[in-house]
Amino acid sequence: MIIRIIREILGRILVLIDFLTRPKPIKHSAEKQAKIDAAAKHFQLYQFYACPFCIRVRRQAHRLNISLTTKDAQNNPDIKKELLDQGGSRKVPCLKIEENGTVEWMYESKDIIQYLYKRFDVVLT
Ligand SMILES: N[C@@H](CCC(=O)N[C@@H](CS)C(=O)NCC(=O)O)C(=O)O
Repeated sequence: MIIRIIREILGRILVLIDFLTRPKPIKHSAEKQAKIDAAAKHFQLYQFYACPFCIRVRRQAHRLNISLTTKDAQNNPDIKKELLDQGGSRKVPCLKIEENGTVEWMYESKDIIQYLYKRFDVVLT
């Protein structure tokens, strides 16, 4: 219980640090941004608000100028169940990619970030 509270507090401090130090979003061409916006409609990020790995994904999405819909898998029991039943694990972050009649549940913050950079052809600097 105490450990959970400490983790939550530390997580919220990280949220604040992230907010204060966020890199500016990359300015894409209008055409590319339209492509990103269209693709982002097929993405849903299952997350906990103050989880460091989720913060990392949100930070990079912000940098890439991707507006990700988030799903609260910490406090919403229906979303929690959906993640476990359909994704296969209750771990977050998890990016649900629903496109062309297929659904992919991508776990691991590193893989999600790599996927987003690759998908939108942005080279990590
Ligand atoms: N290696 C994973 C770690 C993710 C992770 O540990 N997430 C924690 C929250 S910070 C979690 O989902 N805990 C719930 C659980 O394992 O059931 C990543 O980078 O995404």
